[in-house]
Amino acid sequence: MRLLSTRELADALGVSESSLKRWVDSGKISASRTEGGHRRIQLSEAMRFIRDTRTPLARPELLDLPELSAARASGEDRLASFLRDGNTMGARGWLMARYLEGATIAELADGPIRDAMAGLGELWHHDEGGVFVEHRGTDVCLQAVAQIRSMIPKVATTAAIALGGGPAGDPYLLSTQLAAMVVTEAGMRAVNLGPDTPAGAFAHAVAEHQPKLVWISITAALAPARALSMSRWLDTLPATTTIVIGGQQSRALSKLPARAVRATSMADLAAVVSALLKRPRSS
Ligand code: B12
Repeated sequence: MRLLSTRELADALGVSESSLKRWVDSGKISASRTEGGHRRIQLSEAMRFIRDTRTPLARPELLDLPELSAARASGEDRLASFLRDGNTMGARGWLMARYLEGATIAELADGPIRDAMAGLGELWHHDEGGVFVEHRGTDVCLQAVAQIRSMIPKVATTAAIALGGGPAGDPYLLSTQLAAMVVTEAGMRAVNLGPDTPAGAFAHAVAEHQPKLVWISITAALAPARALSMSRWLDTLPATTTIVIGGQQSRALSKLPARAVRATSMADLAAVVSALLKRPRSS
């Protein structure tokens, strides 16, 4: 991970170096010291500070984040345009800029990501050219989302586990990846089994990880036999496991344990996790 000097970060933020040193010395920014006593700041810590304090970046190029400059230079102001054009740098920079401005993962998922992907989904109705643009744009979006995932602060190794994925026959990657990021941001350790996961594989994973929360994301139309096997498996989960079901086709699971929460957004998932983490440990 890159280390920044106080001068580099001060210039990137457009503040004086003395202000920056003061922030380090007062503990607002964590830093290490070189053998010669100079303060050094990890790039991830600089990004945490920028995000928490909503400090605008005056010169992003100084932080070696070329994607931010690429998004700015393009003049585009919609994620959808970058996805449609297959512009990976632009999409990464656009999403990173919103994240650094303080948007939560749930806000990004329920807003620009969902909207931009829905726009891509309209293209295949028109011609096969639309299909290729949809496929290319999905990959661009996945890359941009993965980069944000790497920027989310790490959760303690002792934190409670949330485990989830999509059912067998469902190929959709983004929604369950975003769910994993939402639970991490809310303070749980995420185990994402990804899409197309049979109920039997979920059962093994739950036995190994003993999660406090299980999320299921369903986007594809689910064959009745597969829906039934998921419902049967959910019934076997301990009563202490919180269950959250979401996604465009979540109604395919018509039979659910009474305690399962049906959610329509990532904001709902974040709220369930927050409430769960506030509960006393014994419950
Ligand atoms: C990308 C994509 C694909 C890709 C998937 C790539 C991949 N590996 O991920 C590919 C090319 C494989 C694909 C295939 C098909 N697709 Co498609 N696809 C999409 C597209 C464009 C984006 C889906 C997506 O990732 N969205 C981004 C996520 C973040 O948004 P979201 O799904 O809305 O999720 C939000 C909420 O539902 C909620 N949520 C989701 N999961 C969870 C989980 C929890 C726990 C919680 C709390 C909340 C939650 O939060 C999210 C953020 O707000 C959609 C368009 C659309 N409107 O979504 C079509 C779409 C889903 N596909 C569609 C179709 C028709 C197909 C195909 C049948 C096309 C074909 N002729 O082959 C196949 C079927 C595949 C299958 N086996 O079922 C239709 C479905 C129509 C319908 N309802 O019947 C759509 C809606 C496109 C359209 N407008 O017609 N597709």
